[in-house]
Amino acid sequence: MNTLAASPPAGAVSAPDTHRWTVSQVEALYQMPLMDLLFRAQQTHRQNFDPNEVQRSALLSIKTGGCPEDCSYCTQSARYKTDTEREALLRVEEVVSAAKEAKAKGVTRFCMGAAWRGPKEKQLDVVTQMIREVKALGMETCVTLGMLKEGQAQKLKEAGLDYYNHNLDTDAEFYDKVITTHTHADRLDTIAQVRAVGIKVCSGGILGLGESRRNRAAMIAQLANMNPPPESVPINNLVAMPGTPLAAAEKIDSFEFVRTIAAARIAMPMSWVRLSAGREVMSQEMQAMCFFAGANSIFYCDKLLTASNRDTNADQALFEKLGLRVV
Ligand code: SAM
Ligand code: DTB
Ligand code: SF4
Repeated sequence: MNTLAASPPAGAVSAPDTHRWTVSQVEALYQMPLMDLLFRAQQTHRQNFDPNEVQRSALLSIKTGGCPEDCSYCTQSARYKTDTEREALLRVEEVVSAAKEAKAKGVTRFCMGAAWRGPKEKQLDVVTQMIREVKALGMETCVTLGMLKEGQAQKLKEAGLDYYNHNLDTDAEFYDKVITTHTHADRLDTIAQVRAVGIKVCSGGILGLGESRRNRAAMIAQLANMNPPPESVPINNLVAMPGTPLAAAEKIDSFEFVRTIAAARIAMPMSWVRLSAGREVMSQEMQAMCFFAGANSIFYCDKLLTASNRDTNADQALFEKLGLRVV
C-alpha cells in the first residue's frame, strides 16, 4: 500500500514516482470504510494542494459529429442514430471568440475537442493556428483530437500546446466491450507520443459503462503507473446519450463514483483530478463530497462537447457556499 510520505507542493516538479500500484491495492482502497477512505484522500490532497482551490477549464467542440469510431457512449459516432449532426471544423475566428468569452468569465485553460479518429495534416494545420491564437490571449491550451501519427505531437508542441487530452476511458480488459475500432494499446501509444515531445498529459476515463469495480481499479492503477502519472485526470460520469448503445446504461452508484475520485487522488497525489462530464445531474452535496475526496478541477462552461454542463452561475453560487476559490 502506498504510504502518506510528504510530497512537494502543487506545481513543484517532483522526482518521478517509482511506486507501482497493483490493481488489488487500488481495489483495497475502494473496500475501505467510506469515512476512512475520504479522510485518507483528503490528507493526501492537503499534502499536495490547497484544498479550497479548484481549477476551471472551458470546453469547446471545434469539430462535431460524423466520427468514424464506434465508442458506445458517444453521440458523435457516425455509426449511431443520434441527435448530433455532423458539422464542419470551426473557423479560427469562431474559436478565438469563444476563448475570449471563456477568458472574460475568468477561465484560464481552453480545451478544444474534435470528433476525429485522428487529425489529417490539413486539419492539424488549422488546429495549430487555433492553439497559437488562443495562447496569444494568455490562456493555457488543451486539445483532444484522437490518435496522433508520427510528427503530429511535435507540431502541436511547436504551436505552444500545453495539454493533450486522450482518455484511457476504461480498463484494457473491458475496452473492446465499449470500443472496437481502436485499441487500448493505441491510446497508450498516442499518450507516449505526446509525452515524448513534452506536452502535458490529460488522461482519465468514464464511469458507468457497465464496468466492474475491478475494471475501475485497473484503470486507476494504469493511470497511476504512468511515469509520471497524467498531470490532469478527468473522471467522467457517463452522460447517457440517446441513440448510443449505452443510452440505457445503469447509473453508477454515487458512492462508487466518490470512491473512484478518492482512489484517483490517493494513487495520483500530484495530479489535478477533474470532476468532469456528468456534473449537471449531481447534487451540490455530491459535488462537495467529490471535492472533499480530492477532485480539484471542473469544466466551467454551459456546454461540454455536445451535452449541456452545469450552469456557470450555479457553479459560482456553489463555490461561494463552499468557500472554494478558483486558480
Ligand atoms: N475523438 C477524440 C477521442 O475520442 O479521443 C476526442 C473527443 S472524445 C468526445 C473525448 C472524450 O470525451 C472521450 O475520450 C470520453 O472520455 C469523453 N466522452 C465522450 N462522450 C461521453 C459521454 N457521453 N459521457 C461521458 N464522457 C464522454
Ligand atoms: C473529458 O474527459 N471529458 C470531456 C473532455 N475530456 C473532452 C468531454 C465530455 C463529453 C461529454 C459528452 C458530450 O458533450 O458529448
Ligand atoms: Fe469519435 Fe472520440 Fe466520440 Fe470515440 S469518443 S466516437 S473517437 S469523438
